[in-house]
Amino acid sequence: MTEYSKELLTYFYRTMCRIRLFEETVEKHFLNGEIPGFVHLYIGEEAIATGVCANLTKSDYIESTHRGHGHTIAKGADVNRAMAEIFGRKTGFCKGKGGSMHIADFSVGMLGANGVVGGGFNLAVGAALGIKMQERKDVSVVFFGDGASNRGTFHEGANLAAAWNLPVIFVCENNKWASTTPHGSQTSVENISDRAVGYGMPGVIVDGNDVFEVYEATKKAVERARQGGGPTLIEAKTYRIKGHFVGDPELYRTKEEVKEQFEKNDPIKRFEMKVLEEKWMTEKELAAIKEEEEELIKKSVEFAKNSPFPDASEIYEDLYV
Ligand SMILES: Cc1ncc(C[n+]2csc(CCOP(=O)(O)OP(=O)(O)O)c2C)c(N)n1
Ligand SMILES: [Mg+2]
Repeated sequence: MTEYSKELLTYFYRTMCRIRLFEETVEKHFLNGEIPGFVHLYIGEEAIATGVCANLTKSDYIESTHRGHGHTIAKGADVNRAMAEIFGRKTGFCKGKGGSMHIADFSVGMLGANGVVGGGFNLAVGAALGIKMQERKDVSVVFFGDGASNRGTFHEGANLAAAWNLPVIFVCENNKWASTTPHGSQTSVENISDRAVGYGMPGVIVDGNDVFEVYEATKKAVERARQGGGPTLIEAKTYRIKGHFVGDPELYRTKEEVKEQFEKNDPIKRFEMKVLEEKWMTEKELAAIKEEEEELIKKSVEFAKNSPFPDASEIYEDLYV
């Protein structure tokens, strides 16, 4: 049995709770009409970003998706600025002009969420090429959905990363849905990890709702990439608990299916059960962490709401022309 340090266990629990509470809070304020645009929630998938990012340092890169709040938080981005960005406020990472789908924090190596499905692959591969040319030991991780794995950009990126032996970790979050479309009706293979063979890189499957499994698989892939071994494809099997976006009427699946998945597979509950059973942590320790995170998220909303909106005169600033 692998032993985990208290520090790592605390990071796992703290990060998963932080993401869950952040997302529940965003949902509430979005439904109140306080958040502009669109939001896609990461609830139920917290173990993936958490287990992956536990292996990364600030100078490693991540590329995210339209469902990017969890990745941003796990990479260590400031929660106040993340919340402010989603609320469209000037104190956000992109001065409130990017919002949920363009959240980014270069200071921690979070290169950006992306409204274009499959838009992250070649940015991550490019970042990895930069790492290699600069002879650094860092890695570049790209998170993407099962739906995105059907885009040409995935295949182009996977091929180039392998051909050039770049330090890229492809992390597929297979949550069984791409918007309203179930996995089987749009994807040619049951396991997306099988696609790795076609590009000459290892492909592994992990239980995406088990933070320990995600952590261990990523650890191997990251070590390999840092030592010049090239890319790996990790497929994390999970389930999208919330609608595709907040407000989705979800006419394409039953409430029972979702309930069953959440009851049996909530990554946070599974973590709690495991650490209590193994006597790695106590109920008291878990409760204290959760309380601290509740306070942090509450403060982030106050920070966001007390921040000004960007001025209309700034609309053409920060654009590439
Ligand atoms: C290029 C492109 N095509 C279509 C869309 C519309 N769209 C947004 S999210 C999504 C589904 C993505 O599914 P998946 O990659 O599995 O990610 P998930 O939402 O399940 O996390 C689609 C089709 C888009 N944003 N960009
Ligand atoms: Mg999906």
